[in-house]
Amino acid sequence: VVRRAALLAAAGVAAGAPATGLADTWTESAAAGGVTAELAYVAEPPLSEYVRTSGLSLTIARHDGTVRTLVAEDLALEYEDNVIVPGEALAVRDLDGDAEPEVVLDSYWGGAHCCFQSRIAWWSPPDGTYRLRVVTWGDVPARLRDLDGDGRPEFVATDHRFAYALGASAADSVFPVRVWSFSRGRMTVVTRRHPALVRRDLSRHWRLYLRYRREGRAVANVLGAYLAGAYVLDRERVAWARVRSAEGRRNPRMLRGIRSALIRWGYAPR
Ligand SMILES: [Ca+2]
Ligand SMILES: [Ca+2]
Repeated sequence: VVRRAALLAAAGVAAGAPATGLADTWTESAAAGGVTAELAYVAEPPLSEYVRTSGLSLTIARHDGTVRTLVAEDLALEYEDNVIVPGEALAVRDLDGDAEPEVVLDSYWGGAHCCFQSRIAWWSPPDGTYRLRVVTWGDVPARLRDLDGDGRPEFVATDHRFAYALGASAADSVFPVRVWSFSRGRMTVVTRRHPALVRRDLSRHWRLYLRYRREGRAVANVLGAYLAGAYVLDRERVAWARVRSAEGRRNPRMLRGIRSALIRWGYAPR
């Protein structure tokens, strides 16, 4: 708890008055472009890096004087969805460059591996109110980064469809990078526009494949991730040749399985 308190102080999170004898009400806020968002919640003990919250509410004050408070129900937050990292859960950023900041709330849906989620509250001019977009990232949280410096941050996430896919256990599952951009309520996959990240993935996944093979672990998942990246970079012919030469005649059925998964997921053409 002491460590938690120090961490919270470092993150600029303020503790409010205790709501009950057992739990405290915490608030944290973020602001940009005349929009201020404040998150308030009761942090349920035990306190750790991830905190289960109750009574969570998000208040957004817009530059035109509109104030809207979204409670758990408005945010489509079920009890299982309401785990957050205090001090890191909230961001106010203009995601699509229309000069209107969006509010992003990151949370975790309390399983052993899965799932990280983002809730994006965005101002809809025709509706005159904030609308909500819920995105589920899976086992790996998304990071907001402006990868190309155009002022609009991208969500750097991973392809969650690889979880447990192609015969992999949770520990052996490999997640290729997947980049998303937000615009007026819509999410679009823009991984192809960011080849540097995919190239990094590609060499990492190849090294991982060699290691898994050495260690006698299942390799279909990591090979699938490697080839997925190759398709994104339009280097699949070279990559397949490399895979075939490394695998030889050991397991043609596995290679066919990888190909059909990559077709199913839209990496490879039919
Ligand atoms: Ca915007
Ligand atoms: Ca950008």
